[in-house]
Amino acid sequence: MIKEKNNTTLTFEDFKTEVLNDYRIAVISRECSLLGRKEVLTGKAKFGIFGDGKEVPQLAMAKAFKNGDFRSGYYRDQTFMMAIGELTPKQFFAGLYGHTDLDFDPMSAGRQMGGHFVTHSLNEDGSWKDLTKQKNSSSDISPTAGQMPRLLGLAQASKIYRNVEGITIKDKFSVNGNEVAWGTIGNASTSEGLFFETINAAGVLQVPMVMSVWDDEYGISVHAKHQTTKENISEILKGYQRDEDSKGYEIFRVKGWDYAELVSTYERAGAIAREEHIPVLIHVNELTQPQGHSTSGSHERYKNAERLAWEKDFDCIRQMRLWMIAINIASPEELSELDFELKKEVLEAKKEAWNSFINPIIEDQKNLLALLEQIAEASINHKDRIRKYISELSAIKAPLKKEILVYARKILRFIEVPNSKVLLSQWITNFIAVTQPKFSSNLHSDSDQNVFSVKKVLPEYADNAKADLDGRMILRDNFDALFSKYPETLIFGEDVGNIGDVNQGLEGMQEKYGELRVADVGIREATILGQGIGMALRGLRPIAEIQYLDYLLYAIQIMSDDLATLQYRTVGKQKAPLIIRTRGHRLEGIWHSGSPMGMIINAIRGIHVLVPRDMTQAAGFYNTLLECDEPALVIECLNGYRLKEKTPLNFGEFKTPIGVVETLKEGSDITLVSYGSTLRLVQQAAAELLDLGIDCEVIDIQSLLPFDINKDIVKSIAKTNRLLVIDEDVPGGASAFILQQILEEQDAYRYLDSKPQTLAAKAHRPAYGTDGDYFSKPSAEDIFEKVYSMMNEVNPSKFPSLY
Ligand SMILES: Cc1ncc(C[n+]2csc(CCOP(=O)(O)OP(=O)(O)O)c2C)c(N)n1
Ligand SMILES: [Mg+2]
Repeated sequence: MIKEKNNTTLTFEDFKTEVLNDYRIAVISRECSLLGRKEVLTGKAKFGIFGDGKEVPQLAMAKAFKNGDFRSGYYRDQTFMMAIGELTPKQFFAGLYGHTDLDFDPMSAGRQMGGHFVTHSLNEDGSWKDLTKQKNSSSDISPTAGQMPRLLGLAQASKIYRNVEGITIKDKFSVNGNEVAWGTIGNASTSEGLFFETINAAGVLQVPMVMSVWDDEYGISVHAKHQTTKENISEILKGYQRDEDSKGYEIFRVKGWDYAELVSTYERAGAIAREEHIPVLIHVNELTQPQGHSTSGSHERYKNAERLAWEKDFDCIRQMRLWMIAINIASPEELSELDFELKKEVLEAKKEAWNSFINPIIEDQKNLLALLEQIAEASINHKDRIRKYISELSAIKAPLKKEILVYARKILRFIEVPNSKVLLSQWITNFIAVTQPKFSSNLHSDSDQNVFSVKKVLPEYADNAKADLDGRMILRDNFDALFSKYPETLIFGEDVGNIGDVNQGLEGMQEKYGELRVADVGIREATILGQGIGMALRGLRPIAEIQYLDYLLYAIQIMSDDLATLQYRTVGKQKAPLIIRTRGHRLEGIWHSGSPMGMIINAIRGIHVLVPRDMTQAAGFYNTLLECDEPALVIECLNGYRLKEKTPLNFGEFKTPIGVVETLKEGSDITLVSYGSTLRLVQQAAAELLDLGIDCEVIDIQSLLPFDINKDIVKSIAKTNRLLVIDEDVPGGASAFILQQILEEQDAYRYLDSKPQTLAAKAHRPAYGTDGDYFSKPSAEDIFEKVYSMMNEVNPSKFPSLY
């Protein structure tokens, strides 16, 4: 057989070599799955989810996948990762065992269960590698369809790089926008809203995305008849097919066991997406799952005999083998011999991976046992108990780090000899110091571009500057400065483009910077977020706008599962410095006044959360963030756009530091801590309290995450000895976090003469209108009276009770 490729003629020998090489990868991958399951069932690994049954289409996808391209997929894709040269069998097993060293498990150093793949985008120092010179995979997450939103952004980045002039950082990320983003998803997971939201958005945006659906008719035990209308995803998506009159998708349907057809389909799909920037859907059906969903169950429980028999027959590797024999690529004997060799190879890799994983732990076990022997010998009253523990620990043939540490910590309690105590406590401390970072490092960027690297720059004002400019104009003029300073910056959201956002903070920006950089998008918060993640993963500096804080809930899942965990789950090997812009706090009613800050800060550790009190502070945060390599959420005050502020002279340059509080009023009687819109009421109450002789110190937190890194609040409490936290979240929401930080992290309890208190909103959502706000959230009178009652307790004769 002769095949045309890159205008060169492929001889039958070349073709044969290529097919045989693919077959090798498929068999190796299958063998990894089979052995992997055994490793779990015999207890050497905790959990396994494998790519068996999905091998052949992944070979085809890998062939069409070029340098610079990105994958955003799910746990079945081990064969693809092997085929692009980014996963070896040894690394596969290292991941299965949970090896906590990136050199062995480059996917996550044991942080993620196996089957969650990644390539490294960053150098040791956190700087970007040249992504155009390597094949890239964004880091997988487990929530089904969670890979979809970011896929949209990965694809859109190519469109931006191709069509926006003057992006100076482009070289490391794109060659004329020729890169394709390849998505994979299971058939059942297409039932998720995120799938449909992404499919629609990619059709609207016309981005180079090739979406593969691996269809094995099941989602764990649930059959397609419960998942998909007509049990057929490409059938129901037919309306997306492009035609002469309208743009849309190119849609292919292909059998998952038909190697030749798969290869040609993927080649065509790749070319359409790459050259024309048209999204493509490939529905790969007739796939199987020979070992069932995962190591947690067996598929004989839910597949009938007929289905099981069909799955045996139509196993994609079996069919590929039959085809190879039929067209004389190899004889059955040759292939059996090859199979035998490959099985040995995988077995060998598995052994090596196991030894590399277990030997260092056994070494730790030995060292501890030697020390414990010494301790038992010296013990006066607990020799027997310690010896019993020693014999239990030494009986563990394949110890976990946990098991070793548990014994050490238990024995420490029974040591009477001081020298022994020092030795063992030192051993424990050292062991934890070395081990804990393996599980807890890299929640944030460690690079020299992290948020702590940026120095504060104050806004500069003319001598006679008055507060006479609307807050929204401060933002607008600052965004203008930023867009011209950083050509890789872009902003998108609902009503962001044409009208310049609902509060005109971007007035005129689309006209000036074009529809790609200042863009209106559909009402689809989760994929707005994903668009931002994907583009940030490819070096751009997106600002994703969520119109109101209340609607952040639609996006918070993807923020929490994907963006917030990105640095952590890749051990610092990928970053997405996305800025999320939104507006919130008290204004107009149940879904336009939300401030669910407790929920937000608890859901997105890994993303900074900034709560500026006015638009100058907000602009300063944007200026800071664009110098950093970390993601952050900025919440502007909804009721602040028409308030007047002074006009800074240095737009785009002044920087609000992150993690630093600001004292707005000094005082001696009590420290009032708050943030955002509520601060204005706190300041009003503080002025009224001063009239009655109560001198409050008012502190603006500004940045909830990170929180008061200089521990300035406790310095204030050391002076005032009293604390009230005022917050418009529900009781026990963000105020509980703030109190925990101040009392526990800053040890403020030592200075308190009164009970530390919080004043929060009512437990329900805020009611409509001015009265709804007054009776739902802390008012200036509430704040006044709360402070007053605390002072009444201190000095009832000076501050007689009001009620
Ligand atoms: C949001 C979410 N819900 C449920 C699960 C549990 N879960 C994991 S895989 C899976 C089935 C997925 O089936 P399918 O998409 O067809 O992929 P397949 O495993 O068949 O390749 C389910 C329900 C999950 N990981 N995430
Ligand atoms: Mg399935």
